[in-house]
Formats: sequence, C-alpha cells, structure tokens
Amino acid sequence: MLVVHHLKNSRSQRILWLLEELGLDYEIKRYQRDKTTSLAPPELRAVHPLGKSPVITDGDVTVAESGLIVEYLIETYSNGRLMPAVGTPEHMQYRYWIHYAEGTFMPLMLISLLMNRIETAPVPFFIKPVTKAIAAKAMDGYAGPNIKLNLDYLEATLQESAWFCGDEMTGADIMLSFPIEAAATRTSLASDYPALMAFHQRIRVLPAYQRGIEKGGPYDY
Ligand SMILES: N[C@@H](CCC(=O)N[C@@H](CS)C(=O)NCC(=O)O)C(=O)O
Repeated sequence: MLVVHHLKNSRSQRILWLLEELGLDYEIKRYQRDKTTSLAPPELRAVHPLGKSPVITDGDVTVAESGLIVEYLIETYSNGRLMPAVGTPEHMQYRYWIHYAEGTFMPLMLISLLMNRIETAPVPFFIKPVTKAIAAKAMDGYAGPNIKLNLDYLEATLQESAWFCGDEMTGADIMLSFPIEAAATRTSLASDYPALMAFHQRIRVLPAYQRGIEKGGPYDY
C-alpha cells in the first residue's frame, strides 16, 4: 500500500491532489506541526533522515522531495497522463517547471514568510526598528524584486496557455500550485496577475483537488 506521510498545511497537500487525479488507493499517515515552531515532529525522521513532508513509501521504495514524488507517481502509475510525451519540447518544459517550483520560486516564498515573521515577532519596542530594518532590507533588496520578476514570468507563461505545459494539465501545474497559492496570500493576484488568478481559481474547483483537501484536512497558509 502506498503511504503518504502528510504534514498538516504543507507541500504534501499537492501529493494528495495528484493521488486523487491518478485514482490510486493510498493511506495517509498524519503528522502535526509543533504549535510554537511550526516544525514537523521528530517521528518523521524515522521515515526519512531530514524529517520533512512530503515523503511517500510505496512497498520498499521511499521517495522524498515533492518534485521527485510527482515524477515517480506519474511515471509509475499514470499511463501517460499528466505528463507530455518523453522526447518532446513540452516534456522538457514539464521537467523544467517541476525543478523550478522548488528550486527557484519556493525559496523566495520562504524568505518572504520568514521576513514577515521577523517583522511581526513580539520583541521589546526598542529592538523593533532593528528587526523591521532587517526584514525590509531582505525584502526590498532581494526577495521583493525577485518575487515580482517570477510572478511576471509565470503570468506571461499563462497568458499563452491555460496550463504551464500547454493545453493540458500536467504534474508541473500540481507542483506550481503550492508556491502560487502561497503567493496569493501575499500579493493581490486579481489586480496584477489575472492569468495566475484564473489558474488559482481553476485548480481549486477541480474534483480531485477538492477530494485531496477533504482527505488532507483543513488547509491554511
Ligand atoms: N523541497 C522539499 C521541501 C520539504 C519541506 O520543507 N517541507 C515542509 C512542509 S511544507 C516541512 O516539512 N516543514 C517542517 C519542518 O521543516 O520541520 C519538498 O519539496 O519536498
């Protein structure tokens, strides 16, 4: 039996969506974040040394890293669905976006989240200007302009086609859903990024996406 090691409110939500798209039977092993630190519990390290989520086990095989999990599940179980044919330019695009989602876009979202935490941390009033200045420097000097650059790039891509690799949804869209959902909580997609907003709305009403949410439990950033 395929097992998803699922941390609440995390990247593993998109793996549940993919499993629902594929119509596979699977079991969810649930883990809760620490209430103070938001970190995963130590039990996850018994599954993979880094103790991050998602991780899946499929018989004797353990797969970590969302991008690899998406590739593994699609290559093993999709019968050619959710992936452009190997050897085509679209297949290279598909692999590009899978790497891009975690390698380029997600780190920017993480910097933005951490800077927001630093800025809003409960510190003595005389320290506040220092924490605010550190957060502002990181955001204005690096993360902010890069987030804009990437959102402009994603918007331009979706102005050309409904999905990231053309007219059909693929695993790349599932990978990109998480950082786009994260961006939607920090940026007004509706005013500046209409194609990204349409993507965001389109995925959330898909039956498999909704079944994934039902199985994963309430999902909140
Ligand atoms: N690049 C990894 C990132 C995994 C990761 O950091 N997952 C987060 C959940 S969104 C996590 O486990 N956080 C809890 C922690 O760091 O303890 C992937 O895509 O799977």
